[in-house]
Amino acid sequence: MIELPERYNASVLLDRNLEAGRAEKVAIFCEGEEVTYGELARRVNRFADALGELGVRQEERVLLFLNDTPAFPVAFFGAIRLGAVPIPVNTLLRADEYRFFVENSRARAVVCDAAHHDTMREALRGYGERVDVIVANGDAGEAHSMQALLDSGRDEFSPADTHRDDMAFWLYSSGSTGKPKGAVHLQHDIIFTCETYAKNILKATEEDKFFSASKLFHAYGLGNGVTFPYWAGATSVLYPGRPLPAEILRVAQETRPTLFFAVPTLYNAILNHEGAGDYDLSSVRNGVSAAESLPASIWRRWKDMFGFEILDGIGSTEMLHIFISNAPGEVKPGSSGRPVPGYEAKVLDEDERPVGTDEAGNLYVKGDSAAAFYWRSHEKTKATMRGEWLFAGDWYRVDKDGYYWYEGRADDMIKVSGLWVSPVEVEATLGEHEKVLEAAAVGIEVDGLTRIRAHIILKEGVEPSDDLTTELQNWCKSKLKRYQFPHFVEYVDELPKTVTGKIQRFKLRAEPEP
Ligand code: 3SK
Repeated sequence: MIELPERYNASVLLDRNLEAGRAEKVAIFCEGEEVTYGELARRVNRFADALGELGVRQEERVLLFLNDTPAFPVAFFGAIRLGAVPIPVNTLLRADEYRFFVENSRARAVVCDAAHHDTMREALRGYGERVDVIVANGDAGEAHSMQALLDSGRDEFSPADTHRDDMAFWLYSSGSTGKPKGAVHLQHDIIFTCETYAKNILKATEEDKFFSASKLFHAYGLGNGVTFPYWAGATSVLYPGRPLPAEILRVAQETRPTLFFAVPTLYNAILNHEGAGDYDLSSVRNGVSAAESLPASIWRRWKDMFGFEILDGIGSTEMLHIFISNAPGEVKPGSSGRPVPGYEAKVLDEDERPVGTDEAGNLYVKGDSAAAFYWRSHEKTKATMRGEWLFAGDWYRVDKDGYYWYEGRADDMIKVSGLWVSPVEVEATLGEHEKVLEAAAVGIEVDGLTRIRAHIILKEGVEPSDDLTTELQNWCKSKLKRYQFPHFVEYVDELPKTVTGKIQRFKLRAEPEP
């Protein structure tokens, strides 16, 4: 528990930098534009003021449909400063999905980029409630222009007199099935992630420069690119474009970050990008990976190519950021590391009894950044938030040194002839085969029995064949337990993934039986 005054507003994270004399320091670097801490605080105050003038009130929701530019933190902290509740959402969705967010959250205002304005117009067509639309980074048309609001607002705006346990912002968690659920985060949650993960694992200081290839609308990117750098008084590099290997390498080389954040799919894509090793990333102290477990083979190849360690960890939208992580100089490649100081974790079997060393079970986590509840999802809230503990929905084992090893999503585990098989283990083993680029394994029902089906992307130039299937099955049998091999293999060109690169095994499971 972090000591905070009872009346606390999360936007004071910015004021700390002014009090520490950093008004002239660059807080944000974005495609040639530099925004100092003084300017950022001014814009946040002006936006809070203007939002209030539009009639937005404390606890009313403000949907943020924004790319990674300075407008994002301005809208996010401006809303919080007013006591309103920002909700950043994925920028890659369809109009009907935004309509769901607007209706589900009863958003009172939306802030979107000009590039997304048409989609938002379509999302709001025929909607009967009042929603003020504010457009950033371009022509606002009939909507409010963010720039005009910033021009009209006051430089000074005291934070709303919120309680440290008031709701501050929401993040929609997309889960594997059903509609997204709004995880309701409180005013004290952000500072908790800073005082634990950013302090103890990243060892962030004002000397740091953060560069997150993962977008700010996601909990992972929000910490990496906004809250951690502002807490440390550091600089954050924002990149609004698509995180393609060539662009990410270029931005990293040009801006010289000290900390770099990405997901395993991107680390892998960069390693496979021609000429990647020619880029100079020598400014980076550590890379960070989350969202999916980082295979040891990628960790090693990265270290060989770029010379720095990637710190793999596990976090969640519900816990706001990473709660189990490898630490600098203490990495076990392929593991998620150990609980971040400030968090507790445990692994229990299905009867909720502790499991032994190296035995897999359900992961539970405890820490003060946990979301208070899911909006309008009481049953899901009860199933996930269990007193002080949160049921993570992940299957883990803990080794003798206290390192956590990911075995898969709890609902992705496969029981073959009464024995549990981790899809992650099968996938990692297939991934080590010289002909395999990527693999995903799922359990399917065939004649009433559970069987393992692997979906495999082959390396360029390798042709699928029955002989290859037998070769891959034997490869798994020789490396894993005899029953841990794919009974069926499908060769595919791509795998369904979430925006952060998590394999959507539920989609693969839904494919027809062989
Ligand atoms: O998916 C993750 O591992 C994650 C990590 C940090 C913050 C948020 C999330 C969902």
